[in-house]
Amino acid sequence: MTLHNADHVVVVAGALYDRGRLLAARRSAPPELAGRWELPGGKLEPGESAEKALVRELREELGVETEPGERIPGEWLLKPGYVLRVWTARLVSGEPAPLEDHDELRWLGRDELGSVDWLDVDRPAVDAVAARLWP
Ligand code: DCM
Repeated sequence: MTLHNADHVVVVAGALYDRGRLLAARRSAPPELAGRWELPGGKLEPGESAEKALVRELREELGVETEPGERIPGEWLLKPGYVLRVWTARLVSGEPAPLEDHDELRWLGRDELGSVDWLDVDRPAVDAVAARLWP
């Protein structure tokens, strides 16, 4: 079962990019995270691979079909026992909409990455994404 890798729960997030921009999503819940921006994603379900979870989460939350790309090197501690891992994802079809968990979406170009209030954990992850997308 891949829900737990070693001894932590894996949360996957997508660096969804299209035409030179990265998608940022503003959380609508829980109250302590609402209003902060993140790379959309969620927890792996039992037996699910990270790539499958990513495609499922982006479909549920944004209503789009995506194709996972490469894993962004690194791993970020969300809270004790939970780690965030990030994959690039290519938009295959649909236009992202904040269907679930978010109340606003924004496509950010390289120079706009600092314009939103990222969750603390996502900030270094987004830096790693930028280094990969815009070397
Ligand atoms: N989380 C995060 N950054 C992300 C995705 C998730 O900090 N890009 C956090 C928020 C929650 C936990 O992971 O504490 C689980 O996310 P969710 O509530 O979306 O399943």
